[in-house]
Amino acid sequence: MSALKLGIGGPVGSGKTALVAELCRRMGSELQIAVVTNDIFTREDAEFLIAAAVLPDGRVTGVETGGCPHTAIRDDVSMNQLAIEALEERFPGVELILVESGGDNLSASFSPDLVDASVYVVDVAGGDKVPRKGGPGVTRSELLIINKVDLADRVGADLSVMDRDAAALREGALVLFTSVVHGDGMEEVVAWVRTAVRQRSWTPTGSTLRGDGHHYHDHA
Ligand SMILES: Nc1nc2c(ncn2[C@@H]2O[C@H](COP(=O)(O)OP(=O)(O)OP(=O)(O)O)[C@@H](O)[C@H]2O)c(=O)[nH]1
Ligand SMILES: [Mg+2]
Repeated sequence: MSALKLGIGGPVGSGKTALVAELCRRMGSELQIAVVTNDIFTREDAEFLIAAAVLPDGRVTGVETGGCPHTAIRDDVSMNQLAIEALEERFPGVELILVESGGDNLSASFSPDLVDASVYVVDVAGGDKVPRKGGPGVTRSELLIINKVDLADRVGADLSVMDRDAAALREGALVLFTSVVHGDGMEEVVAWVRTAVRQRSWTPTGSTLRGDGHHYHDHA
């Protein structure tokens, strides 16, 4: 069976690479994981993950997209597809391939030709208005993660507002609150990814992965 391709999207600096690293650390012993990162002008994220040694050698590939990061995950996904194929060829048992997009401005989304499901990561530092601004990542991703809850008080972000706005836009699909660097909420994310890998087949709209409207509040 081919690997589950899981897109990780979201604005610049929201914590996508931190999330990828943490998923590799927490799930690397139970699952065979590989990673493709997209950067606009560098391979910085791939280099960070390789330096952090979150996965065995060779399992992290950096794609340098140039120009517009949306194109490489939505319109012309060939660079990413080649990177994925190379990983699958090299590691035939791979079960999960995480594809991190370049940071965007809420308007990017993954092509269904590239990934089986997507996680969209926003953070509280931009204020509690962010989920309300919508965009395809916020509304249509299988999982929305609201990260950096440890900073909420400092920036005056009201998490209940973010939860309510996200729930309204997502028609009840799953939203998880995390502080990736401190570990809060990560167990729920890991459980969700585990389910996704097990299920392996769903349609984005009828997906049980989008949740049943139940919300988690593990940021206490
Ligand atoms: N306080 C806090 N900082 C975090 C958290 N998660 C990530 N960060 C920090 O936020 C910064 C950006 O995190 P990255 O993981 O590089 O963000 P990214 O979304 O991959 O960024 P780009 O790939 O450049 O778009 C880093 O300095 C992280 O350590 C969190 O939960 N809380
Ligand atoms: Mg990154």
